[in-house]
Amino acid sequence: MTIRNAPEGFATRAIHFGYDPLDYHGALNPPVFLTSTYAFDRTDTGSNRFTGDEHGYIYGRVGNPTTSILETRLAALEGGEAALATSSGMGAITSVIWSLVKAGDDVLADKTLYGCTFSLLLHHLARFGVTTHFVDMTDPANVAAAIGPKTRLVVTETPSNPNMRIVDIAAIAEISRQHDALFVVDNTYCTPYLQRPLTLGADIVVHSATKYLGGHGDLLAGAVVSRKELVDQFRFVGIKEMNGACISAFDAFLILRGLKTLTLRMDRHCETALKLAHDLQAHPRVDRVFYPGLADNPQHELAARQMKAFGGMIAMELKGGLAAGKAFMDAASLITRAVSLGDAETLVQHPASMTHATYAPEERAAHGFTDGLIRLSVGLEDYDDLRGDILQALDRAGQ
Ligand code: 3LM
Repeated sequence: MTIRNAPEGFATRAIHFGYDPLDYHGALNPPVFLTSTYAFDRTDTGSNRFTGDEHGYIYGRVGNPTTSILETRLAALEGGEAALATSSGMGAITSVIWSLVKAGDDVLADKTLYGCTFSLLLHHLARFGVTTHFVDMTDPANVAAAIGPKTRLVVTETPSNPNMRIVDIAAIAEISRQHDALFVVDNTYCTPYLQRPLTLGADIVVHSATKYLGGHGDLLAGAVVSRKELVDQFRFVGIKEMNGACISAFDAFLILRGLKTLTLRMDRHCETALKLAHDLQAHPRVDRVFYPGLADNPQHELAARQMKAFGGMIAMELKGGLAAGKAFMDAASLITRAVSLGDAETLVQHPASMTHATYAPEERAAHGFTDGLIRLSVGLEDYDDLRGDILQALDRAGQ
């Protein structure tokens, strides 16, 4: 495979990196290799590939040529040495965590995380003797105070799902490094176009590629980007021997297709979300808007420092709390009631009863989000149409 090495711009890399049509009969788009296994020319070739003495594909669970193109491209976009594509974001997260922790280790995590990541860390890892401590990472001093000799991993999302808290990646990377802990950042909300945690000192980036990377709500996938030595562990231990969460070649192809428009889509998501966040903030029925692009957001400056723009996700609380929030969601007409994010369609959901139902009610309060919080994934529709739907739904929610 020809790898372009020129220091090309982000959009150029998102369209071209790691694929040369002339290597594949001139086909503009990469072929989808629908195969579960690979023929060896001789017995020794197979044996040598299993020991790692020879390069080459062995079996679909550990590699596929279409998937390799995607992995090469994702590594280039995140500024990492290597990448692993997985069957879902949770597949990416478990590949990383299960490959790295053992009984007796501690994990240090931010206090708000996507619901299933939270549950994995709090409940399920505990069954295997791994303890997770949750701290408010918006203040790096909390990380410095809680990190210790048993801390193997430090885990965060920024902005956090669902309440848009921002964590200082460079500061926490430095603290993690001083304590020999590996720092994992879930970059799903940003994509590498808006934020590149590895260049800020993080060790491992994980993604739900189901979201903006795919971008069209038609697949489930995930990705991990890190140093080659670690990615090899995630592939040959995590995926191969622990969770089997390999991506299908067809989904890898769809993500490569989605990546071609990533910059255009993200620019539009960010532009519309910023305008809507201002509209919502000015509306008398809205109590609070959580969006780091708002100038009065307490973390606006930090967000501006580590993100190119502020993303397409907005959270809000309405006056009248949960009842008003539900009425708003029921009144939405153009906006679709659905979990997930990063699609062309604007989606609205209720974290406490949906994506974050894995938190007990008292945990939701302790971890910083209310039952009244509503989350919007701002899509690619015309701004005026979205604004119109939001205004009519807010009117009806107030009746
Ligand atoms: C959601 N989130 O609506 P998959 N990391 C982050 C995520 O937001 C998610 C994952 C990992 C949502 C999915 S909830 C039932 C629907 C920051 C997923 C996990 O395994 O690809 O879904 O990614 O917030």
